Amino acid sequence: MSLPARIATLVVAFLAVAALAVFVVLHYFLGGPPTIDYSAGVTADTGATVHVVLQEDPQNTVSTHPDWVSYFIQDPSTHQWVHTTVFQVPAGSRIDVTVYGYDGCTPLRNPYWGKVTGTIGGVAYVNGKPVTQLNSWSSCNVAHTFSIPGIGLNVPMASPDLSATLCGTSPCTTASPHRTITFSFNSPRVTGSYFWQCRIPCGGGFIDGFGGPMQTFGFMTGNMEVVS
Ligand SMILES: [Cu+2]
Repeated sequence: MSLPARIATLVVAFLAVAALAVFVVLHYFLGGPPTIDYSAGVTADTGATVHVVLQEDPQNTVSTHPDWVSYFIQDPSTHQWVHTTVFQVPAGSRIDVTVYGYDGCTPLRNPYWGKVTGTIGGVAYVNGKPVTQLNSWSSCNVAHTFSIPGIGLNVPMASPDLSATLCGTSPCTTASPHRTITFSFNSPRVTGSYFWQCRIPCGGGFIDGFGGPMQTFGFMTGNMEVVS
């Protein structure tokens, strides 16, 4: 092999390794699910209302873990469902939340997580009916929870009837059996990242159900970014 050919081979090999390193850093260390912005055009600390729309599914057929249960967030400008659990809201605002609950039930390990806490009026609505607690042990009726421990928020997500044929392709549409859960809370005045998660060990196939989707951003855990 001639000297120029050797040099060329070496340069190409070096660039390939460098590109791989950049990809690994970007994809595995810096990459994460996108942030859905509900704060654009809203002045913080004015009590303005923003409307956050989520859904939770028995699966997600859009990722490399299609059998993992997952939340999705609706982009307020495009109304497209995005496979992420990170959203941004203005500080000091009223957050109206709608969650379309498509997943089937899993009993809560601790009935405490069936209580509605931290919402305006201490209440949530299932298909418009006010509830302060869902008892997942008397009837299997809770799929997941939406819980932000930093502000004491916990809302159990009601599930479709046990006999229902659940949605099989994500993101689900309202043609599939679901419960619609609505509630409101006040976003904190202190800006920052507020971690949220589901409290049901819904990571099927993982020890105690707490692995997999339960510990992975984009599935059953995420951040509420509060900005001003
Ligand atoms: Cu869950």
